[in-house]
Amino acid sequence: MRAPTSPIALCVPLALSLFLAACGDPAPTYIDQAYVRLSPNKASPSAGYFIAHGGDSATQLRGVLTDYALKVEMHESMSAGGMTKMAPLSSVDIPAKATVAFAPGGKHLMLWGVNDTAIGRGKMTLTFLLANGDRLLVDAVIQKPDGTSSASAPAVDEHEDH
Ligand SMILES: [Cu+2]
Repeated sequence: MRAPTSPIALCVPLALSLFLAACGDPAPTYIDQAYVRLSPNKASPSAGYFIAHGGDSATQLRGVLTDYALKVEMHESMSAGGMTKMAPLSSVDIPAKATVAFAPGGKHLMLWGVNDTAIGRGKMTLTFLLANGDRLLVDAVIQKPDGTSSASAPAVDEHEDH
């Protein structure tokens, strides 16, 4: 009769090799907490927000693409003389190891013509183009104007078992 293989013995070499890989490679720039807040009016653009986390090297965000909207632009809101205006941004610096937030009242994405299928699914994939050549694919949650999920069917919780 064979002794059962210990799951711990199997895990340790894997954990070690992941650790070594993490130490050897420079930390990449990444994006998280992406969401799209739908406009209450279909004719006007929706807004997108996210957090960019700088890696070991500084880079720039050069643009955002998606198959699920007609057009995406990067904008910045600013107040001037009591009025809030917004201007398009052609690129945004992401300094090394710094956090750049696209958040309500500041930098944001404007998305025209968000796809109805994506709205029903409650999420859409955005592709972030970096000056270093990286293309980061990030799923953005789609919210209705009141901040609730736009998914038409009850969302399936992929982490139910945890
Ligand atoms: Cu805008």
